[in-house]
Amino acid sequence: MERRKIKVVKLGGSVITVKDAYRSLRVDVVRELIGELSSFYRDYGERYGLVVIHGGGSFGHPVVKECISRYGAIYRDCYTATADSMDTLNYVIRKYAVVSGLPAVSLPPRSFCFLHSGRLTCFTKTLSDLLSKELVPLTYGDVVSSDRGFEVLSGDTLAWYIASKLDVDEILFVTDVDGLYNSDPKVNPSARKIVRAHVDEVLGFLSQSSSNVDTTGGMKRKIYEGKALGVKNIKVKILSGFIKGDLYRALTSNNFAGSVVWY
Ligand code: ATP
Ligand code: IP8
Repeated sequence: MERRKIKVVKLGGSVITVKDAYRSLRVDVVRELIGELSSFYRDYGERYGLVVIHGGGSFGHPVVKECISRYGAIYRDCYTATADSMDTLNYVIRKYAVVSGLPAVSLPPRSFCFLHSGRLTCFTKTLSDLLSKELVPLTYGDVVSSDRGFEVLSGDTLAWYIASKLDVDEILFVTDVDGLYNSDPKVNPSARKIVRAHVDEVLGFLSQSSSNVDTTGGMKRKIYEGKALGVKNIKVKILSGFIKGDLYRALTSNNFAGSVVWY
């Protein structure tokens, strides 16, 4: 049994890759973020378990988009191509993690999760077992089997699923924006940052917020899914992966440049 509270960190595809340049990794950003995770685990690993999830960015979304526009669904060849692309991204991230001393172990969701009528089921015993052995599960947005064939599972959905099943106290969404705003700051330059709020206070303006060009839903989903699952007593932190040291600060305090949303 895992005795520690768990922190789930989702490294967004928008920050670890250049989203509009096919399969381009931001190597310096990845190295910095993994370094901060590794420092956190060295300093606080006795008190907290850590699950790291990464998004698809320009390794996942363009492959899925191409499949959908060509065939209208994810067929077997698309499934293989997307899985291969995500495994390539995961391989690189894992290498940086292991080299920096983070005891990361890859868990492809397609090997422990299944979707049925849009409802997710994952065999979380694998995760909790690794956590109890003080390892750091490293998982990601992926393509998974479903009753309809194959479907995309967002890393955001997986983060919330894990939060609904294990003893998670915080989810940290690391993205290319420095917090949650009252509208998309990339579209509206006068958008206002929400520094601290309860989820119920932000749902109204988020319904008008853009869900981005991705195949999996953008900022809206990050906030809504926890509410839809009825997850309580959890803090969500939204922060930029481009501000040096902010991931470490957010993991260890509330004193960082992003937003905190309570559930
Ligand atoms: P991926 O899904 O590839 O892992 P990600 O998790 O890094 O990506 P997105 O899902 O693209 O990030 O969500 C971040 C984006 O959400 C930002 O780039 C921003 O433009 C957009 N966005 C939309 N509405 C808002 C909002 N109200 N506040 C902040 N960002 C918002
Ligand atoms: O970037 C999507 O995961 P996300 C994964 O976390 C694929 O939404 C395969 C596009």
